[in-house]
Amino acid sequence: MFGKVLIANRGEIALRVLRACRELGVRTVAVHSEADTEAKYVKLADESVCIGPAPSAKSYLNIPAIISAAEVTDAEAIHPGYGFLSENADFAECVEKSGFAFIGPCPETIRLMGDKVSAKNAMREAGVPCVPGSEGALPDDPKEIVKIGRAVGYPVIIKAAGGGGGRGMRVAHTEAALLNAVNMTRSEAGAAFNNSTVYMEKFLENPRHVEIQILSDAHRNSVYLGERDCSTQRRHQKVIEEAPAPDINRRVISRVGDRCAEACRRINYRGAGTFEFLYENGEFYFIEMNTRVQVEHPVTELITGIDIVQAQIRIAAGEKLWFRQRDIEIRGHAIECRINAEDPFKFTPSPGKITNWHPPGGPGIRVDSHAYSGYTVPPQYDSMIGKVIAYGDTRDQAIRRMRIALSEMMVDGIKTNIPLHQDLMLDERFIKGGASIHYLEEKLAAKSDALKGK
Ligand code: MV4
Repeated sequence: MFGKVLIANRGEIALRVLRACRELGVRTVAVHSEADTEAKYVKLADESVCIGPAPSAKSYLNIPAIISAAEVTDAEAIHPGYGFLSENADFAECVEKSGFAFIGPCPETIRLMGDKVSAKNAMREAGVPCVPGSEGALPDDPKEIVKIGRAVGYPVIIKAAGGGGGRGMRVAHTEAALLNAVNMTRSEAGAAFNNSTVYMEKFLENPRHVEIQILSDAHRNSVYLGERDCSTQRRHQKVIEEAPAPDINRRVISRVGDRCAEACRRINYRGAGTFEFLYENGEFYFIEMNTRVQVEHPVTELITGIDIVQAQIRIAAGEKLWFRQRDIEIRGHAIECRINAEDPFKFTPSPGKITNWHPPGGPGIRVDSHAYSGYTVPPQYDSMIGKVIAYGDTRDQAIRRMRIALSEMMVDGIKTNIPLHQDLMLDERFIKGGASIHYLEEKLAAKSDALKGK
């Protein structure tokens, strides 16, 4: 095991990684910006290094500063958390070339998955079911593009190879709209990702977002840890996640999960990863793979009993997976509410000082947060200040526990989206389970129309 790990992130995930290191007996280095000097987890770490001013570009994205911090503190490995540099292949490469272990897959794998065309090709070849569409990148010839559009069938969606997570995509409902959609997506992608490669998929009108968590070691052992339903989202920001996904046949899950694990063995995947699928009419369609730990990993931890962050660190240290697929049992149900410093219905950020912080507790409640009374939420970063996760024997019990937790929770001084979560925990459609990726936005639109007297 490593003697010392540097945590190249901030906020709740920095604290989460710190806790995993503590339990493994690994010393920690926190790196932080000038805006995060007072963060409690920075003081909890064995050592800390200020890597630059508040803007992320000058601190949490500053590769030379992070590598220097690892050098001066004699760290052996770097955990990138999520966001920031976590899926930056150049960073992973730089970390390894500088003699440190990167806690994540090798740079080539990150690069492969960062290009959505090569990711999809690799997964199709490995037997993972994909959304029907173009065979790889679209050609330049408009006639060829039109031909592909007819073969795929309308509506279609044009996506940028360098995009992902909802960036760089456009729907074409008819052939008349196709070439313009391709050209617009191409030029936007060229500007945003410096890569104008685009591809085409059949557009699924009303899917759910269901993802499969995998762990894979450097010795070709791979397992899947069940699925998560992340359909409750707004503008590609997840709001609530849960595991297992309501109302999906377990045999279908195990078939897809086995394919994911097999794909990991084939591409020599190392670490934790997530296969993102759209789920519609009983079928799974792969769209993207994430090569990092995800915000919503706790719901999987609660239903499997496996510590995903510790697993990442142990795998990076060369350990073999210490369990097999048949040892993994899914038990109970977990729901996560992301707590954001924002207006609960207008969604405008609400940074500032938290004058009173009372997290909930009791049976089946987990709170992952770096916040505390007196903590100031800086305006420069993501508005998520923590996560409340409720576990129960059944989905119904998890929901009831979440309602109680949200009612106990007190955050004064800033606005939070707790009222939105309270609303959703009483929402008939949410309670029924299995709503699509459009449900929350439709609900919010209906509410705003009602307020405007439409
Ligand atoms: C799609 C789709 C429908 N059909 N692909 C958006 C984020 C990116 N990861 C992929 N996305 C989508 N791809 C096909 N072929 C609909 C979406 C989509 C979406 C997906 C997951 C979660 C929320 C979403 C919200 C809008 C659109």
